[in-house]
Amino acid sequence: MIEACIFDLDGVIVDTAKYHFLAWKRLADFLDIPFSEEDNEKMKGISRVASLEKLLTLGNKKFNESDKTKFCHCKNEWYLQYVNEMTRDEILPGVIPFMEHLRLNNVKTALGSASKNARHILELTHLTDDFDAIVDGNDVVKSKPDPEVFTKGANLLCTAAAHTVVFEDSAKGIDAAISGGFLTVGIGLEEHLGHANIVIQTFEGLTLNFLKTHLN
Ligand code: B16
Ligand code: MG
Repeated sequence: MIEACIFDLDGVIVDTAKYHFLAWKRLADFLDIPFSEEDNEKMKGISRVASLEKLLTLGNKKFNESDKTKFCHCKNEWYLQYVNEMTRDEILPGVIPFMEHLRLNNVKTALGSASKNARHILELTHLTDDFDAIVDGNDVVKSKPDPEVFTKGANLLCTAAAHTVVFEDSAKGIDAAISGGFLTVGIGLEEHLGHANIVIQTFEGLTLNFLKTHLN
């Protein structure tokens, strides 16, 4: 039985993953650190500070805390330049019909994102009121792969993890959902998300019946 669905934001509801990449790439170029899309894949789902640490490790660079704070600030300013241009058109295909389908079938929904910009993005895309609960990077102490963001979401919805589906585009997010005892759907490629219960490429045409059949 599926009581609720928890959605990651970046790369699941909207394609902001590409904007995170462009902003990190700009910082990487500034710091003279080679940075590829494959490197970016490992930063998906983890916090801004943890992402910076990964980037600096890639480049074998060390900086003091004050510099690191400035780098995170710059990256976020560059990221927001892209994000602030966003409209409802950037909601990924099939997301809105699938959320309507859930509402019609009395399945609750929550957002479970590591991003501190999540509420801003939901406002820009007019999605805020479509969720029964929102948990983002401002609400959690531990970032993915810790399950806190999803556990808090399920608590707000009053649903059990075993009856709640988490949709995630990052390997770390799937790790988090598995360790919290959730049902998992990877959005993207099998090669990155093969540890999820199922992997799909898009929400287009997705139904509760399909999930019930394939998550059992
Ligand atoms: P921010 P999600 C995550 O969002 C992104 O996947 C990850 O790349 C980013 O570093 C993290 O949010 C923090 O984002 O800098 O906006 O606070 O995928 O969990 O929705
Ligand atoms: Mg994501």
